[in-house]
Amino acid sequence: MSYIDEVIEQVVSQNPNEPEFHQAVKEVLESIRVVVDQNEAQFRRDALLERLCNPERQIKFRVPWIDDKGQVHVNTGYRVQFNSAIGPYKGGLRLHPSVNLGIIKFLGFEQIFKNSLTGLPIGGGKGGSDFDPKGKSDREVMAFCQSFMSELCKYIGANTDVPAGDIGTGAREIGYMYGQYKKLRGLFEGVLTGKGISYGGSLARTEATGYGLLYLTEEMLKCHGVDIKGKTVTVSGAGNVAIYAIEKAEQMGARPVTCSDSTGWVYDPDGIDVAALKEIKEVKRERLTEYKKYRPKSEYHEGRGVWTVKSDIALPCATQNELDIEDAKMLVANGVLAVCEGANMPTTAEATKYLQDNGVYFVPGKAANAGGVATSALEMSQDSERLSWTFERVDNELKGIMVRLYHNIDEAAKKYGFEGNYVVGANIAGFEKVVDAMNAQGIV
Ligand code: NDP
Ligand code: 2IT
Repeated sequence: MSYIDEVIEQVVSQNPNEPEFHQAVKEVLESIRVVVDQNEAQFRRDALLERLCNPERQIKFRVPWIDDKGQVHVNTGYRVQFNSAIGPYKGGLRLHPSVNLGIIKFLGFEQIFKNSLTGLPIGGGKGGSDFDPKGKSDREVMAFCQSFMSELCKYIGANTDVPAGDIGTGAREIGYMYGQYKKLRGLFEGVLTGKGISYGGSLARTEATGYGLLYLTEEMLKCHGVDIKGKTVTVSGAGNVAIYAIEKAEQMGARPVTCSDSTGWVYDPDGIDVAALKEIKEVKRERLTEYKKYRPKSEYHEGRGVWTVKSDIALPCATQNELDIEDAKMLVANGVLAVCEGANMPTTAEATKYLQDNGVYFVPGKAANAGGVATSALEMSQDSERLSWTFERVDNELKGIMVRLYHNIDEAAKKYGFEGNYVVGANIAGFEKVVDAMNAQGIV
């Protein structure tokens, strides 16, 4: 059996009941097969892939907190410090009831290659909890965040591990966590990113993932002779990534016509009203059912359905495995040109293959959504030098990073004979830098 197949078998048997982690590992290992085959004896001797697929450290802890009625709740907290070969662990904290160790491991594993692709010195990690911030009062969210950080603070630091936002963790949660870290450790340092501008955050970090997604998409389409201007865009999600993807798409002259949350989705044929979306989601923390009050001509539908809408570009920006084979068939039947992932692994393996086989330009999340973590690394730089860059400076750096990233994955795919396969390109380009660093540092 080939080394890759052996390791895939091992990962599946040693990490039972973690289907998302298996999915992420299989995708990466399958796409680096051509590189591994060339170095099989050495990689096998060095157990390189076993080291790559086993987190350096995983931390699991109890998070007790008290609700507004005096009831105590106990959630589970996680931090998986996956790989520090190229820099301090870096990656978000997800707060969602679906969180378990397998989800955090899949996200941490993806983060290794994504962070490598940014070209910046950041290793891979991820964390979070099965706590659901939805429907909780600010005080309850604060109680949870303080309890969560009381334990997490023992394992993180500006030069060790720097968490940030992800699903359910936005500016409010980062603020409460930062306050607790500072109180317990006595350090005002860049230990978290996505901080408020008044206490060490970076301008443009809020916008960065969505904007970066559009910078990369625009560059890719341009290289295929397609102008993004005038194109119809379908977007899923209505959170941080989706909102700023929609905003930048509009600024580029495209027409984003959908968004969604976990209860339903909106179709606004004239283009999504971003100001209304921000007010509903960022200010009032309401459901998308409210959107119709701002835009009477729009449609609201319960359940899933964004991918049934005809579009040129599809941007899944909600969560993992939200775009399946049926969705992919519908997108292709409707003539979609490109699918670029704003979320982490939103497209199932089967759907990805179907899109690629049908000539759709497909860019995986670890490349397409890397603008968020890249800008987090720029926030770390600003914190270290105790300076704040202008919005324009950060935004320009972000744009440069995304354009370079696209050409890097495009060239890696071409170099190994997989022209246009950005999954292979991203995984190989991300892997090569990490492996180089791991080899240089010996067996540690
Ligand atoms: P938010 O919490 O801001 O928004 C998430 C959105 O997706 C919400 O509209 C939410 O709906 C919807 N959603 C989440 N989980 C589910 C689910 N299980 N089923 C259906 N809908 C769901 O998160 P972000 O926008 O930050 O993150 C979105 C995706 O992008 C995630 O995959 C994340 O890992 C990825 N990402 C985020 C980055 C960042 O900088 N924030 C960077 C790179 C990737 P509802 O509110 O109803 O739950
Ligand atoms: O998935 C991701 O890249 C993020 N949630 C952002 C991580 C970060 O450290 O900014």
